[in-house]
Amino acid sequence: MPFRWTPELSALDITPEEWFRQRRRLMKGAAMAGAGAMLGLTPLAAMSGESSEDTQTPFEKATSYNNFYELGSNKENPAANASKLVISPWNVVIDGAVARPEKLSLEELLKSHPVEERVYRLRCVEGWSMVIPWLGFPLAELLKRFEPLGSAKYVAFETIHDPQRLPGQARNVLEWPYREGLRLDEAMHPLTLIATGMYGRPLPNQNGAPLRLLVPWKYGFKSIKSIVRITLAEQQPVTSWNLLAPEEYGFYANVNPQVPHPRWDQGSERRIGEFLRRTTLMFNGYEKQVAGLYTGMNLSKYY
Ligand SMILES: Nc1nc2c(c(=O)[nH]1)N[C@H]1C(S)=C(S)[C@@H](COP(=O)(O)O)O[C@H]1N2
Ligand SMILES: [Mo]
Repeated sequence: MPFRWTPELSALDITPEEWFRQRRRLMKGAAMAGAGAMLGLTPLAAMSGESSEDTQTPFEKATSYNNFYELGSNKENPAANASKLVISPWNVVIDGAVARPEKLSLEELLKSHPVEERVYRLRCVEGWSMVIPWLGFPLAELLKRFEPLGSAKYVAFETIHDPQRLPGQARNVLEWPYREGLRLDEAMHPLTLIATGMYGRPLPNQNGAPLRLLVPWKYGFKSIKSIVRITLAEQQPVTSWNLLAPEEYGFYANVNPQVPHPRWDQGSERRIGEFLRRTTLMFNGYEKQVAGLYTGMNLSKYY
């Protein structure tokens, strides 16, 4: 894969040695997955749903067609404005209903959480999708460190708020900062990832550097970018898109071809880089892994 090291892409202020170490852990992880298969354990690939049949979206496309409203409202804006997002220094606050609230530097976070590669489909509610090899670690591993209290039922996430620098935040397209949330069991699910890279590299700014959420069975807007705060909560958190248009963007936002959207077709989707539309799969193809989270729930009501 051709890769140009542009200023936007190299903005993540970690040393090459740190990335080298991350990559080495990744290779070890891959080797262990092979050993696990021999022992009859679930191979890592099983975590990726049917993605083995999927062709990966070319890097150039995945980094030039983005939704990142802080960097502009059109698909081309985030790549063009990428350098306006300053990601060094970067800290993440973990607070709320946890025994050990903390402000964590990005360096510390990267050192203590080795990444693995996960190929995930991500489907936007607008009707397009991509297949991307992410580098990340399960959100559950991060949350456990801070010891969520028994009263914690939800997790709330916030993106950086920096209207001086981020051109999109000068306009009230959304109520800033961008906010998202999950139920605690969704957050702890092994598919739910904190991504710090893609295609074997640090995350480009337009894709949510230096760290973002990935919840591959939900519409793309749940996968909040450039996170600065994670708060364990007792009540269902307020989320940006739900605030703006609750009839269009539910709190759950599970990919569901059976539940129509007022403006966009949810029965099919266009894979970026492809011509023909594909059928959209229940839970974006991750039904086997996640359907159990919603047993007995009316998914038309809790959309
Ligand atoms: N902070 C923030 N996160 C965000 C968004 C955004 O505008 N701001 N857009 C969301 C939407 S609608 C989608 S589809 C995905 C797109 O991710 P990608 O650009 O990496 O494909 O990011 C999500 N995360
Ligand atoms: Mo989206």
